[in-house]
Amino acid sequence: MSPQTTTHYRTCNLCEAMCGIEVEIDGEEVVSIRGDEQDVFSRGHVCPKATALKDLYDDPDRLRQPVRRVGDRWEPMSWDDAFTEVVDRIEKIQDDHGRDAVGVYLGNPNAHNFGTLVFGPPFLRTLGSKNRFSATSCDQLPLMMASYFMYGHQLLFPVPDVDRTDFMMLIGANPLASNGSIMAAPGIKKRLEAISKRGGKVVVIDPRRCETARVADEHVFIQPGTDALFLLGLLHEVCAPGIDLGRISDSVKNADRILEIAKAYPPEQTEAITGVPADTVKRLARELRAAPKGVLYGRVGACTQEFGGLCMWLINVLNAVTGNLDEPGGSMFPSPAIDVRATAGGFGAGRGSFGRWKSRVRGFPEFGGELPASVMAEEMLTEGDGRIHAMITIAGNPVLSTPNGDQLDRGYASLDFSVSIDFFINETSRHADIILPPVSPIQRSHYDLALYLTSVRNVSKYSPAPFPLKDDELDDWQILTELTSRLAARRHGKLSKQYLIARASQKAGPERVLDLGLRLGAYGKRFNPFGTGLSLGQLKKNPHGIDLGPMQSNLAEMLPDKHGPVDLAPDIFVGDLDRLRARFLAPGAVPNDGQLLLIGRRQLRSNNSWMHNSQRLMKGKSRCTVMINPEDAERLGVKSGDQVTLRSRVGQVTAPAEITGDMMAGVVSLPHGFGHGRDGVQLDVATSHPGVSVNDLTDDQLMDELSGNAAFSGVPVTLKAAAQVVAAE
Ligand SMILES: Nc1nc2c(c(=O)[nH]1)N[C@H]1C(S)=C(S)[C@@H](COP(=O)(O)OP(=O)(O)OC[C@H]3O[C@@H](n4cnc5c(=O)[nH]c(N)nc54)[C@H](O)[C@@H]3O)O[C@H]1N2
Ligand SMILES: Nc1nc2c(c(=O)[nH]1)N[C@H]1C(S)=C(S)[C@@H](COP(=O)(O)OP(=O)(O)OC[C@H]3O[C@@H](n4cnc5c(=O)[nH]c(N)nc54)[C@H](O)[C@@H]3O)O[C@H]1N2
Ligand code: SF4
Ligand SMILES: [Mo]
Repeated sequence: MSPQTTTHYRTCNLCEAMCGIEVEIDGEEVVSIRGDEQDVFSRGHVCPKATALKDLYDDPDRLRQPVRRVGDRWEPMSWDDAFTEVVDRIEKIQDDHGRDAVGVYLGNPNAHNFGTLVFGPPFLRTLGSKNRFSATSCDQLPLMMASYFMYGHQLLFPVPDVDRTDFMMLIGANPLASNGSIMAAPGIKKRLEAISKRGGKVVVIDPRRCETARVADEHVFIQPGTDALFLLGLLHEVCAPGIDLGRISDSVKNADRILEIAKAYPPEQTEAITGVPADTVKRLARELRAAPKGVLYGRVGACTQEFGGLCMWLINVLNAVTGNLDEPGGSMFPSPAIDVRATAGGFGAGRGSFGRWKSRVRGFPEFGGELPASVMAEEMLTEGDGRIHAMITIAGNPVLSTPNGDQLDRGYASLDFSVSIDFFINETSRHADIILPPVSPIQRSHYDLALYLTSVRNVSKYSPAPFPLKDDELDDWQILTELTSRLAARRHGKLSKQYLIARASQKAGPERVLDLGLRLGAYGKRFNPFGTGLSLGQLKKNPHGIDLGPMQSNLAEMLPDKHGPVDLAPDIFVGDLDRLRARFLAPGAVPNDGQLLLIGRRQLRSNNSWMHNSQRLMKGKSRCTVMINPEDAERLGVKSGDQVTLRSRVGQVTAPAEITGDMMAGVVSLPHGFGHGRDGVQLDVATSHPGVSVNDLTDDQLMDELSGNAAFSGVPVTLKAAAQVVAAE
């Protein structure tokens, strides 16, 4: 260690686990990154991606200054010129074609970036476009919809109390690869193993025997996209002997309606469709009822399917009717130090909304001010008034991450103007006219404003920037506030309230907002001025974080006043049961006409589409393989390693086959986030391990019609050995 080396305690921003890291820095060089043993939440746990934060910082392909596209080339430009041009073009397009002609897409890393979370919303308000999209509608939208209609706030996320439960059923979640989602729980493997060790049980429902299934006590295969039927069967069995809502009975309504619904779905009726034997459903229901504390937890696999909304509703209902809602060891609501749902500190993140406006082409309703990402391409490509002419893409790569990526690729190519706030020239930003690159995440201060809403323990931790930024280096929040103030000046003049607030935000920065939020929050200095009451100063004195204890029963305080009790049976979900019946149970319904069904998968060494430029993570053989069950492989004449071509309604891709008994028969799996072979991508490592994009197969027309979420699970595909395809063509 050189004498100049300093140690910085931070939080890894890559996934939702929020692992504490210890970063050695020499001047501006990142020397090493390892797990922080003293972090109050993660206690030293990290995954291989933590060290890749150094690769991201060092990456020669990472943009250090704004660039402008000139034909096939990129030219560096000054920040001032870049801002001027971006604001000119946005203004002109909005003047000519209306506010909605400029669309916005917000990607996943925004959720890990408190500067963007604080200053993104004022930018969006100033822009004033109804064509707002984000990764939400490819992810947790059904869960937010269930929270909105049942609990009255889209961000009131029920979280499984994994550390105190005796029975946990994971439905469409693979936290051993993903490290958990809407359940921030670093070191999840140990936490799950601890359930079994204390005599409890972990059950995984998944069409693939995933990494989590291997450490679970039981794994149950399920036909992709049929979880709503499985959950209704479970509800039938759980409710049959009668239910006791216990302590929360005054805080919920419509339990009678649930009992009526449950009667209609005996598991015998659905076993042939779900592939889960009725006896298994009955036994699982008995085990769940018998467990002193139990919880169902559903994530990406259960959300991103045709009935994702129903799945998320039913999981919430099952947790409530088994007496596990708001109970330790059940499904609980964290109480974060800064509660963005409350108005204290000036956040007041909206309760949510539904159907205030609709998308132009297919008429999909907005949720929480956003339209589904699945309609983005058609809004660019369909001529007529109201077409999207320009895009602002902030920390997202929708060409790889949203359904029918190839169509969206054409959509982006057709735009009059596009700007990406991103540090890479990747599959989406290669279409930009201008790219505005923020600094690397390790260079900025960090506070997990959003993820503490989903944390299995209440924790608060702040990490300052490790060294000052240079004059020509900007963080995301600075880019956003500069755009906001320039747009506000043009629109409303320099004496306007909008402009003055934007300028004040630029001067104050997000730390001021954070300090105020902490002081006014539930653990704040306001309540405890002399002791350990939270403030930014207090967090600075505790660089490994402050543990605020386990989740507490708090349902009554959490429900927004206007909403009243928890609605167990909102009309919107009950009504959607007709669509489910028509799809699977009506006479003549064809649940699946014998085609293979495609699902996705996440991998520990990958992070959606954007950590593939780290040599350390990419080394070894290609992981972008088509997993296929041995019976299917034999029937189709495919051997391990053969190149196989998958074809769906929207496209085809070719990748090597990986034959494994971990796949359910009739189901194939391809990971998402690959497909770096498109022209113009400037990622040296990623393009040498390009893989193919699963979202060139997933279908923009295949959605959860209720929520508008993309249905990535259960896409019908055909599979042929690539050699046969070539011979036939
Ligand atoms: N088939 C299939 N598709 C899926 C999924 C799936 O399971 N299957 N999962 C879906 C889910 S859950 C999600 S969340 C989405 C993710 O979808 P997206 O958010 O669209 O994609 P990411 O791959 O996360 O891309 C993040 C982009 O942000 C950039 N970036 C990283 N950090 C920062 C930063 O700090 N600031 C800025 N300005 N830019 C940054 C990266 O370079 C990259 O271009 O994908 C979805 N797509
Ligand atoms: N290493 C790594 N970690 C990540 C990410 C990453 O890309 N890489 N992405 C982050 C993001 S943005 C998110 S949202 C989280 C997501 O975290 P998780 O929700 O844990 O997501 P996955 O790992 O995709 O797990 C989904 C599981 O659902 C299964 N599945 C697919 N279809 C169905 C179905 O129809 N029914 C059922 N029951 N199961 C099904 C899949 O086989 C898979 O095992 O992970 C985060 N963490
Ligand atoms: S699990 Fe890995 S990627 Fe996620 S926060 Fe921890 S170190 Fe970072
Ligand atoms: Mo996600």
